[in-house]
Amino acid sequence: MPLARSLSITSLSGLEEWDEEFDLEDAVLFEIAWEVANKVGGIYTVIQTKARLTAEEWGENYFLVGPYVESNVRTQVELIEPTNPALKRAIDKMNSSGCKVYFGRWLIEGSPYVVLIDVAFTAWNLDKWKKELWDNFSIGVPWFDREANDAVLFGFLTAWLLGEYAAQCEEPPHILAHFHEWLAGLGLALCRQRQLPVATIFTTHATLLGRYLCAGSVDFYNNLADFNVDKEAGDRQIYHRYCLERTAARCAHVFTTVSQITAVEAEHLLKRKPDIITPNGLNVKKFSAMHEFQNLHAQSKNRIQEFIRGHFYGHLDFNLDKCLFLFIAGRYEFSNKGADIFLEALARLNYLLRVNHSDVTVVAFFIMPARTNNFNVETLKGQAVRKQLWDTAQTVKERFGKKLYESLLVGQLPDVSKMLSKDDFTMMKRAIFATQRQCQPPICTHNMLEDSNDPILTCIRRIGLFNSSADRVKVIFHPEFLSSTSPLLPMDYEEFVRGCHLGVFPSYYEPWGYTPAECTVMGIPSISTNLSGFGCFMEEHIADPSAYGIYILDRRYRGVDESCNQLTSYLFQFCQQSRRARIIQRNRTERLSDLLDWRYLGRYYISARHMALAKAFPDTYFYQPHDSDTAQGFRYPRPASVPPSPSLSRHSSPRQSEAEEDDDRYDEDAEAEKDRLNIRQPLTLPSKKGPALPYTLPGIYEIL
Ligand code: G6P
Ligand code: 1S3
Repeated sequence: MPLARSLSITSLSGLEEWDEEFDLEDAVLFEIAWEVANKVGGIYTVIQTKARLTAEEWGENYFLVGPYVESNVRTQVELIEPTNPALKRAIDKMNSSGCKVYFGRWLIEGSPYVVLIDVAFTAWNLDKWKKELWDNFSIGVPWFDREANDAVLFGFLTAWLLGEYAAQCEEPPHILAHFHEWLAGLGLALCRQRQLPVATIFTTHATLLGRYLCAGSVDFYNNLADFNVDKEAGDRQIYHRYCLERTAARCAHVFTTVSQITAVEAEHLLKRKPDIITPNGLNVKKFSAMHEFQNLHAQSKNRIQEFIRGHFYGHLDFNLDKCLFLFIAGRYEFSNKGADIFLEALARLNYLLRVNHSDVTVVAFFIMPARTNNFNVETLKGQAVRKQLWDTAQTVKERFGKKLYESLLVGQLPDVSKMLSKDDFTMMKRAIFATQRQCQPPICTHNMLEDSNDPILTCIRRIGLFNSSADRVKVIFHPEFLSSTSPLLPMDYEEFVRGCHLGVFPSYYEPWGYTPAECTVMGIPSISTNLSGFGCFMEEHIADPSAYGIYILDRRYRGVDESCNQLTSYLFQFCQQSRRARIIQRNRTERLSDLLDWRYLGRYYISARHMALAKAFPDTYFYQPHDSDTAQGFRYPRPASVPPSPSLSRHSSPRQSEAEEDDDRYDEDAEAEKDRLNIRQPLTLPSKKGPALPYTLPGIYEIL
């Protein structure tokens, strides 16, 4: 029986309401990605955080399709019998034909159904399918590219699943299949080639060629229109992958990407303009009171401070209360993610803090996974020494407390000079002796497999940030994702972010950029760039982003050295803020989280789905563009306590005097926030990438 489903996305703190009247009839949605229940990168976050909203809309007719990875299934998926009879028959049929297809519930918010396909089990088909790929699409996949081989297997298996499902339906079905990224793209092309009754969407989260070109020394954004794409892909030995990606983009009923900047990139590199932009959201959990997330910051910061006490044992000559924690995190792409300019800016910041005799110390964490041989001894020793000092202090405290108690019991004030015994002093001296250290506190927490070639370590050697006492900027490189079970820094990523003061993501290539978005919803200020999807989105929707703790670095119109100076200037000004100003700024940052909530951003996915259904099944569905798909936009106004133009162009994070006003104006701000202005900026192409970093300090006096 046809189900009539529609969705109402309601108002979020003044963001516009959106009631969707589209009747989905009996449509069934399959969302297909290599990262379903399989964390590799950002696409996992997209799918996992969006699942609840999509499941609310599609109910029993929503199925995620991904690869079967046993270790993931054991921890994340409850295997069950397929709930949909046609899908059950399709899965049974595939399993009786030599496949291994599983059905279950993914144990995340929304508990969506998942169909997981064991691609390795069907590897015996690889040569046959590669031949078919060549015969029908003229795409040849070399034997040595394991990822591309997986893409072929996954593509043929998903197309098989969708075709089999269509064949098992009693009535002609309305299938909608949403494919993410090139690894899943072949399934889409096969659906079209086999003329299955499937409406298709392809979302690219980054183009293959864009990522490769940017990682080299190419002036990417100025030459977008001129690249000989086939040659560039061939030179980089990714021609077959590129063909898979381009075929999917070209074949889809609806093509989408995550940001305006990647839309321009896709238009030039994949030769198709996206039909709609589908920005990435998050599953935002709001606290009922502001102080709750501020308390979480304080708790997590204490835990980072504990780690710092151990890491810098013997060299703890700085005031932890005046220590700011900065971090960069993500896929280890040294220049694409901006680790290069972050390091250079840290060197410049170190200089500025020193010449200004600042009492602030900055600890910059680099959380980027690289190949390692586990933690290094010196780092583990640091935490052991800290623990020993703590235990010693506890033992002495207990003995002291006992003597004090006994003295008070007999009605006497204690003789303070006798409260500590000789043994106590010996124990304390030994503990202090253990903190002696011949070397500087380590930069890297792990033994790197490619220590001498590692880009971060090589750069640190060049700029000389070695965690010496004189340095006001210390660096810690943790080349592994964080985990609450780590013996070193037992915190998960979310806890760690909450405890930091500023996330720094000066990316050159970043289609969206979840890291600054995650900071925002946790109320932690961040630096992103006008070459990242997130940065452009925030610039478009907030009148004065830096007043909200969203610093957007100009990497589009400035050369590298200039951008680096701007970054240094942001960092230096951040270091000059008072604690009170930081607290107020965090409150403001957190207020932006509605903007990044799937409850608001999910509408673009909904539009894409409706568009695809209407294109594939014009007799059943009709798509009318919604206002929010077109030129209408909104803008968060500048917070009331920040002076209006002409100071718009200056750095406008709250200073002490403003900060004091700010608390009183909180309600005023919240009201003003509700005024939405309909302004949308056209996308212009960025300027030259600029020359390589000189690693000197030109222009530093401009900042001073
Ligand atoms: C939160 C806590 C405060 C704490 C502050 C530290 O706001 O609620 O009690 O003083 O964090 O802020 P800071 O920016 O210095 O880490
Ligand atoms: C991509 O992952 P990445 O970090 O390799 O997809 C993410 C999700 O859409 C996106 O946020 C990111 O910018 C892309 O680069």
